[in-house]
Amino acid sequence: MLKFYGTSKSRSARCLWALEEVGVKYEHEPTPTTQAKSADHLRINPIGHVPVLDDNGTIIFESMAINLYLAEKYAKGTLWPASVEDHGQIYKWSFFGMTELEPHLMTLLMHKLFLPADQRSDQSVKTATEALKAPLGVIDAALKGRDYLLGSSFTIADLNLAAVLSFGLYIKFDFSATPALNAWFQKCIGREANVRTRTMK
Ligand SMILES: N[C@@H](CCC(=O)N[C@@H](CS)C(=O)NCC(=O)O)C(=O)O
Repeated sequence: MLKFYGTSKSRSARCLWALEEVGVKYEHEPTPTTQAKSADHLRINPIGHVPVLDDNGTIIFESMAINLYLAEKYAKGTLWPASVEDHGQIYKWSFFGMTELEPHLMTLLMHKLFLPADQRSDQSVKTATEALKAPLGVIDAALKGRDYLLGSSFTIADLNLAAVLSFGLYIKFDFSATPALNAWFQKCIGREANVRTRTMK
């Protein structure tokens, strides 16, 4: 039995999206970030974070690792294409999202939303916004003339990258300077499986 620990109000949302896309039966144990350092949770993730997946005793933490695992194990031929070359592209875009986008988007979230007003820095917002221009441009260029990152089908690469970019929704980030990215992003986040996750705990 698959058991998932996390909350849709965190990075766990990207795994809930993957679980819903895959369509496998799973049990969701809603785990808010405030419970991530509890003794029970530390037993399955010693760093004290959500999300965590327990697949019949195989425990996996790290949201991207969970999604790559779910796709390879449960969505061969759909989210997970057959060729090793395509797997390389999937790893590329997933790690690109985590390393080139997520830190800057987190800075924007912190300084526009989460930090108390007196700790917010306009300079941090400016620097992060500037730093996002190059990676967003890279994605925009890659999407020109194709429906999805790997070609004509939606794969876990699209899900992982669009899920990272979804941080931008909380701060109404304007993606209009990168139109191909913007059109693809709207298409991805509008998928039924993702929309379902929004009402989850
Ligand atoms: N790189 C990890 C980051 C996980 C993470 O930072 N989770 C946050 C919620 S988005 C958390 O559990 N925070 C609880 C805490 O720091 O106590 C991943 O992608 O899974």
